[in-house]
Amino acid sequence: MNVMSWMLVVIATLVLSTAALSPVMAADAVATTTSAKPVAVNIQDFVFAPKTLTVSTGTRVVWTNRDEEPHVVVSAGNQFTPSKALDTNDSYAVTFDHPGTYTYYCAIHPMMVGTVIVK
Ligand SMILES: [Cu+2]
Repeated sequence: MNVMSWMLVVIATLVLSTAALSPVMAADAVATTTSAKPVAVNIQDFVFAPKTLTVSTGTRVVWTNRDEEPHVVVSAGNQFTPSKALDTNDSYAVTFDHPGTYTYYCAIHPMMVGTVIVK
């Protein structure tokens, strides 16, 4: 084995053992890949879109008002804290930690309804 080959073996061994001995880095990588991404609901033209949304438990749902009119996200069964009045491009987020069906409406325009189904 010449010197160059020997050096490559040493470097490769160091790289491999460093990776194997880094449980913190490994845990970070797992957390990043398994953490649920927020799911968006747009409020546009006086409609929640999508009107019915199905997510897995623990998902964060983010409503964003794309209208020029204010809207308020209110749980029909008082299952989560209502938003404040959302102006244009304001957002409101709720993390759904329990399975169930969450119906909500706009307090200013009660005909605007939506549902989040958490499985
Ligand atoms: Cu509204």
